[in-house]
Parts: sequence; C-alpha cells; structure tokens
Amino acid sequence: MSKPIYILNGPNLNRLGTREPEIYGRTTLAEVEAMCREAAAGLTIVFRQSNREYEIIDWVHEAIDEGSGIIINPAAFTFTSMAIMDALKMFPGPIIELHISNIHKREPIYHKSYVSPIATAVIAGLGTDGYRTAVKAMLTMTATLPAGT
Ligand code: CA2
Repeated sequence: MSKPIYILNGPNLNRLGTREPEIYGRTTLAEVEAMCREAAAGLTIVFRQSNREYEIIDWVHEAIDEGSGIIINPAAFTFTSMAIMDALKMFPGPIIELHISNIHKREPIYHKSYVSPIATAVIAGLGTDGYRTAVKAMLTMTATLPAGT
C-alpha cells in the first residue's frame, strides 16, 4: 500500500471562490479537493485546510511519518512562518510549494517566501489548476504512477 500525498492549505483558503475572483478565481476549496482526488488516479490524498499555524505544523509531522509527498499552499504563513519552514525541513520526500496567484507579480511583501528555499519545486500563477498540475508532478516525483502511464 503506497503512502498518501498530503495537500495542506493555509489560512483563509476555506473562503476560496467567495472573494477576489479576479486574483483567485471562483473555484471553491471543495472543488479543488475533488479535482486533486481525480488527478491522483486512485492514490490516496490527504487534503486539509487550517487557519491555525500549529495545526499545519502537526500535519507536516504526520506527513513525515505517513506521507510520500507534500503539496502546500501556506497562504499568508508563506511569508511569516519559520515554524512551518522548520517542520517542512524534516520531511524526507518531495515538497511542492503552491500558490494560486503569481506572488512575484504582486507587492514586495509577497516576494519573500520562507518555504521556497526548502521546497523541491514551486508552482505559482496557474490559478486553481495549479493543484492538478502539482498532483500530477507529485505522482511522477514519488514514482507512484501505474506502469504504462
Ligand atoms: O495565491 C495563493 O495561493 C496565495 O497563497 C493565497 C494567499 C496569499 O496570502 C498569498 O500571497 C498567495 C491568501 C489566501 C486568501 O484566501 C482567499 C480567500 C478567499 C478568496 C480568495 C483568497
């Protein structure tokens, strides 16, 4: 039995699809989760969101014990959380940092990510489709694709 991919989402993303559609689109987080499960082609996905930093840290610890890869949209914690960065540093597998918007196109406060220097890859600016791209990439990175695909 292969280990699941963890998809972790930070603060306010539970409100996705309800405001600033010009930046974040109209897709809800529940729809993003369904898209990820479909893209995972049967592989187990652990999909979570929290507005609490400690909870995200606890889930990274859980992924260290039980996960094959982490896709994380840390939202505002991207720019503030050394604690999430420290937890991610302990993860032995691939980490994809994901942002719906292109953070580098925005104001300078959105340019300095604590996660990017320790991430395996960074996806930003693809909208919510970026989650599907990240899952597909993670399947390759963790070599869990069924033979012939
Ligand atoms: O583009 C992303 O995915 C972000 O990580 C989203 C964060 C923002 O602080 C980052 O700079 C980029 C903010 C998420 C706010 O949550 C929303 C809630 C409702 C509607 C839209 C966004």
